[in-house]
This record gives sequence, structure tokens and C-alpha cells, in this order.
Amino acid sequence: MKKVGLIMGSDSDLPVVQKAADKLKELGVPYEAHIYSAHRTPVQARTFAENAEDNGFGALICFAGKAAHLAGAVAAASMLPVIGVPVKSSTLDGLDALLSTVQMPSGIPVATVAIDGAANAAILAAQIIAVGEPELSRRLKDDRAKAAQTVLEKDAALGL
Ligand code: RP5
Repeated sequence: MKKVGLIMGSDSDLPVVQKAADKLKELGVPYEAHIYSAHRTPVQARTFAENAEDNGFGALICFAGKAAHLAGAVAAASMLPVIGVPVKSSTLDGLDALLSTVQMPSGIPVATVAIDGAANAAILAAQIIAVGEPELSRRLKDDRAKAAQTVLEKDAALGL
């Protein structure tokens, strides 16, 4: 099975990245995590992106806060699907990162999820990897059914 790449701009993004890693682990999707910054280590970020397809990756998730250029820079250097997770920082509540990540000019798409939307990013990456992987596809369906069951149980227990 192809791997998912988790690329964060800083180790301060780790608590958000951890949630994506946990979800991928739960779904049985292999992943590899790295710290590469679009600003502080642009050469390493680009080199990783250029070689990701040859190195067995099937989708990339980029996590960055503030002036969040990482997902766009990685997408520019790879033909793999790139998912961007805007990370909430101490100022502006993550709106800065959301706009930086989501407002990609035409031609270089980044599939942007919610601010700190790590679990959805992991599920979307797993859905991409699941094309041609029926066993993973089944696990994704089970996961969704489990989530629905949790809501139904809460509904049944609602005492209002
Ligand atoms: C971004 O700047 C990182 O992704 C991080 O979210 C933010 C702040 O980085 P640190 O100053 O905490 O290293 O590049």
C-alpha cells in the first residue's frame, strides 16, 4: 500500500499532526512524518516533494500555521494530491493560515480542510490511497458506520 506523507512546518504543529497520525494508524494506513518548512528549509521541502512519488507516497498532508505556504509549495513540486491543514496559532485564530492555504491560484490545487482539521485530512488521504485497495475501502466504510452508530446512541440517550 502507498504511504501518506505528513509534513509539518514546525515541531510546534505536532499536537495537530499527532491527530492525523492517530487516525491513519487506526485505519491501517502507513505514513511517514517530517518537519520541512517552506520558509526555513525550502530546499529540503522541495526535494522531499519532488521525490515523494518515487519514494512510495500516494498522498501528502501539509500542516502549517501563520503565513502557511507549505502546502502550496509542496503541491508545486509534486503531482501527488496535496491536502493542506491550516494550523491555529496564537494570533488570528488560524484564519491567516486558512486563507494562505485555501486561496491557491488556478493550476496548483491544494485540498484544504478546516483549521486544525487533522482527522478529516487523514480520512481524505486514506480515501485517496483506498482507490484500488478494497480492504482499506472497507475499513473506511466501517469507520463511518461506527461514527453514525455513536450519533444514534447519543440520540437514543438524549433525555431532553
Ligand atoms: C509555520 O509557522 C509553522 O507551520 C508553524 O505553524 C508556525 C510557527 O512556527 P514556530 O515559530 O512555532 O516554529 O511555519
